[in-house]
Amino acid sequence: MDGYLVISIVVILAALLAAGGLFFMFRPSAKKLPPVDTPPAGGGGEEEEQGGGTATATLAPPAPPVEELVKPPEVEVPPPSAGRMVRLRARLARSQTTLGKGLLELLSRDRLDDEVWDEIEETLITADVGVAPTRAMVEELRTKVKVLGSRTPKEVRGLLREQLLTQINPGLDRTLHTSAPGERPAVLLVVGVNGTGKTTTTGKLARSLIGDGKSVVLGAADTFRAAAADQLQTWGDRVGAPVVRGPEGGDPASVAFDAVSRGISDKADVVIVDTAGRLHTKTGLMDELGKVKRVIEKRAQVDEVLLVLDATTGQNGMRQAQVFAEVVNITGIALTKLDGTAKGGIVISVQRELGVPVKLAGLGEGPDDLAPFDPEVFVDALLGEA
Ligand SMILES: Nc1nc2c(ncn2[C@@H]2O[C@H](COP(=O)(O)OP(=O)(O)O)[C@@H](O)[C@H]2O)c(=O)[nH]1
Ligand SMILES: [Mg+2]
Repeated sequence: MDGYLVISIVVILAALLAAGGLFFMFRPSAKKLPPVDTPPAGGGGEEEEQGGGTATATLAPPAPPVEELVKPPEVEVPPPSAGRMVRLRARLARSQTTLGKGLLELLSRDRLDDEVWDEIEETLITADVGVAPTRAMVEELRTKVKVLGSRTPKEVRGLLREQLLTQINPGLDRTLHTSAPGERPAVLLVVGVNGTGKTTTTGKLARSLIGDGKSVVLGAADTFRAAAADQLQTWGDRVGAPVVRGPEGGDPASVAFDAVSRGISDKADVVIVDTAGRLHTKTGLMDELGKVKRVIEKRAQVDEVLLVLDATTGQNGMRQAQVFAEVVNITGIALTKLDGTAKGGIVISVQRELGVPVKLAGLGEGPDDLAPFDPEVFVDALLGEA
């Protein structure tokens, strides 16, 4: 009986002790463990609460350091223009496949009968080489092939290379007139149909000139849409080139005049004036562009009138280009979007029809996708590796 009593008392005491221990462990005020339903505070939520922040402050992401907020827009240092065409030659892949490879394959056939020559002619015409240059090339190739008799692939490539180069004419002076005699800046006027890539080319050219160590002032003489001036402003801001602009719908000639004046007072090396390409009526265009040029010439000579031509527009683009050539004295062609076309032969036809050399090649939408046109690199890119 006694034994049972002692055991009972011991059990009761043990139970009380255990209950008490449990109570101390799990009492509501215990702070040993964080509340289960509170998500981990991302980076010092406790501190924010203690700092007495407002509700928005606790919800907002951590504020960036102060220097980041006041940092001025970064001015990029663009790469120089040398070697650009080599770097970008792979962009000519579409022309290489249809024009270059197509011709190499046809000319390598064992038997070159009239049908094959027709195909060669067709390939050239389809690539926008133009009728007269195509005839001339086919005639030359026929004669040379006859002389050769059997042909190795290397000989075929050599023949074609020679003919394409003859048509493109490596002897033409393709230097962009970016150095003016005396103190004044060189003045470049950029003209062409809407959407051909005038503003983009102006921006890319400014970058590449700055990359070559020159100082540039840009003139946003496309006053037709405010967005056009904003677009140019973005290009200028990236490389630290001042952009002279006027009110939307204002007089393009006065913007061009102001840009050249700014270039003179800043002692800049080059002023590039971007224009609108509206082609409503030929007389309207003639009046506007003619006036822009005349007004600029009150301050400085225009050293280069660059016609921007979209390589993908073919014969249609060429006709429009003719209109510009009638209005202003074009001194160079910037052929854009060569990366997006199989019709690289347009280099040949446009030079022939306008009597002006291709000086620049647009090979992509990237800021440095503009190259001084190099006939040899161009032809080698079309024909692929030797
Ligand atoms: N793929 C490619 N696109 C280009 C090239 N040059 C310009 N573009 C694009 O053509 C469009 C029209 O260009 P923009 O400069 O505004 O033409 P603008 O109306 O003559 O001033 C833009 O989307 C450019 O990115 C080029 O060389 N290659
Ligand atoms: Mg534009």
